[in-house]
Amino acid sequence: MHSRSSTTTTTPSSVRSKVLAIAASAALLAGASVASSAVAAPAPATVPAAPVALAAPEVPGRGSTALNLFQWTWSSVAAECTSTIGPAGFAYVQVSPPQEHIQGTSWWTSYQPVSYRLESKLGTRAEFKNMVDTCRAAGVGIIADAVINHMTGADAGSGTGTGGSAFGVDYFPGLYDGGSFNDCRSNISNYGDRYQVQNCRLVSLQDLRTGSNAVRDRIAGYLNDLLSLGVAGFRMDASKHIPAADLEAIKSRLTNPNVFWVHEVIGSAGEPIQPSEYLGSGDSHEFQYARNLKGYMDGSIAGIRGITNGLLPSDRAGVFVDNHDTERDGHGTMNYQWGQKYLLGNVFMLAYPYGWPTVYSGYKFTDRDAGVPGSTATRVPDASCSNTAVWTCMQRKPEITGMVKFRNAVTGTAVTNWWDDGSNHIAFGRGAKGYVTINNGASAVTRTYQTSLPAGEYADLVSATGARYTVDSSGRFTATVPQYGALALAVGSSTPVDPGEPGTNRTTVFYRTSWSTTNIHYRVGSGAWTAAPGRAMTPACTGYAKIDLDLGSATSATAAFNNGSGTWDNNGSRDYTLSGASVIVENGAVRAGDPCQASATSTTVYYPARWATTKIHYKVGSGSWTVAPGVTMASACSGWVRHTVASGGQPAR
Ligand SMILES: [Ca+2]
Repeated sequence: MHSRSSTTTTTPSSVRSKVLAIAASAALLAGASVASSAVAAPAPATVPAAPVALAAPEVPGRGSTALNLFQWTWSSVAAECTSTIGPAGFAYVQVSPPQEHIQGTSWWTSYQPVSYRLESKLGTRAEFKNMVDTCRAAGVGIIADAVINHMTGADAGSGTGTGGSAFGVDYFPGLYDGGSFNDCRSNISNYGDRYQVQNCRLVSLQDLRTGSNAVRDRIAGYLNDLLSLGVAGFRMDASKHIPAADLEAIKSRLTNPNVFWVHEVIGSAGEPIQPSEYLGSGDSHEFQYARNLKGYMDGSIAGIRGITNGLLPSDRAGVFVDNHDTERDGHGTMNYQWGQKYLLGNVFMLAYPYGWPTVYSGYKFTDRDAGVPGSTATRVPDASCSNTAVWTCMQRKPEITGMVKFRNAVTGTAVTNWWDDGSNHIAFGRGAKGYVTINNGASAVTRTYQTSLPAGEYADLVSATGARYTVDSSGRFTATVPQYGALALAVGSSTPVDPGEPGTNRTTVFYRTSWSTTNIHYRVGSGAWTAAPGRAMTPACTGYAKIDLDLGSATSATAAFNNGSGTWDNNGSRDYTLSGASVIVENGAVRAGDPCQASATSTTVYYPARWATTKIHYKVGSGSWTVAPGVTMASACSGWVRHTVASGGQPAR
């Protein structure tokens, strides 16, 4: 939805467009007044019995974190899924409303539906379908923003939508007529009046009669069309303005009545309609979380564990630092203009086990009504993360990609090892899987942290440098956290995957070994060597250990190998030079390849049974010979013996 600016009492002409745009000012303004206290306690949520399946499903290996790409065209989203969003580990992308809407350059035209044809300023039906398919191939589900409370603003009169459809007051040919709208034709003026909020016009927007079966069928038809294209879920716009029972009736008409919904219910203390009412048909966004978060970040974060006091249950709450409404109207939340504090707010949201987090990414603005620069009445230009004057591209910030990776790595763990300095520096673990420290103060801090992490070397997921820290056998590590900075370590993770930015070269190293422990001692480019004996490699297929090295902007690493007990292979003091996506170090030589990828490849050898026992003595590729006299061959058909050699895709002899 869309919140009215507090400046809408100026000139009538500007009021009209702003007022048309947007809604729910009372709720947001009320929220703003509580934000400064940080731990406002709204009425306790009462949770109706609801199918658990309504919560956002976790996608294996990538958790459930979502990215909201506001006013990104379908083509831009598709490209970003492939290049960045999928590799970064996001599970979902929430896109702007896809239905036909009124023409105009402002962003809020997206929220004034003209028809349910998928022809909008952000793209065509074919482009939408291509986006869904492309993102799904990258492991990312699309969440569509469903605007079903209303159609166009009555004070917009009549006109033609972005797909060419005619519209007017009580006039949507082939879709809705006067009987499709609620009887109240005045604007909502009192948010304390449930009837008004749900049946009257939200800043002039024609309010659909969602209590009628005919309207419910039309809306369900639209959502079913999106489901047929492969949409993974819906953000339900303006749910507070629709009775919860109507939404449940609409959802029961869907081809998948358990599809994920998250409701926009701008909860505000003292109002009759609260987010908890809507949990029968989906999760709900928890606006108070964003307000509380701002309160802490703006003051002291030492007590930020209280951020969830009085809020929705964790498994039913959608959380965000800001969204397209709150970033504009400043009603108690931060936005991108907060710089490092904004990023730290995102770091906390992604690190802390509460709710279903959505990272927000839109465009920069000074005029709250302004659409994407360069927009026409019927088209928005494609987004580009190389155009940083326009797009915030939060999904490419190391703090974001690193913490999405962190959240996916620590799934299922609770908060452990909490520490704070009583002011603006906190640190906590996620069981034995992760640890994060957040310094919301104006000075760098050096200290030793107590974690529950296994001993080992970890890459900081937050910094773009991929700095490494060693956790000792007591779970401690020492680090300097910059002012307004953070640091996050997680088991099984190295530096953030950030394929959208140049300069992140990686190489996977396979080393032929018979040692029980294999370490790689190396340096990247002309950088510093690891501390001997280096990093432990992990067992790969039989006879090989492997490790994934982050080369940053360098193209090669120099390395030697050892068993951790003083036995070294440094290639006769020449060391090994490693470059390329995947290399094999074997018998004093380096070559490109992955010896494990083709390990299923095998060759079966048949030999005449001349002797009582037949043995085969062989080696695979440039590997070692079997121990003489070799391996006993098995009986095959009469007069023959056989042996199957796992060749790893290489010739055997
Ligand atoms: Ca309504």
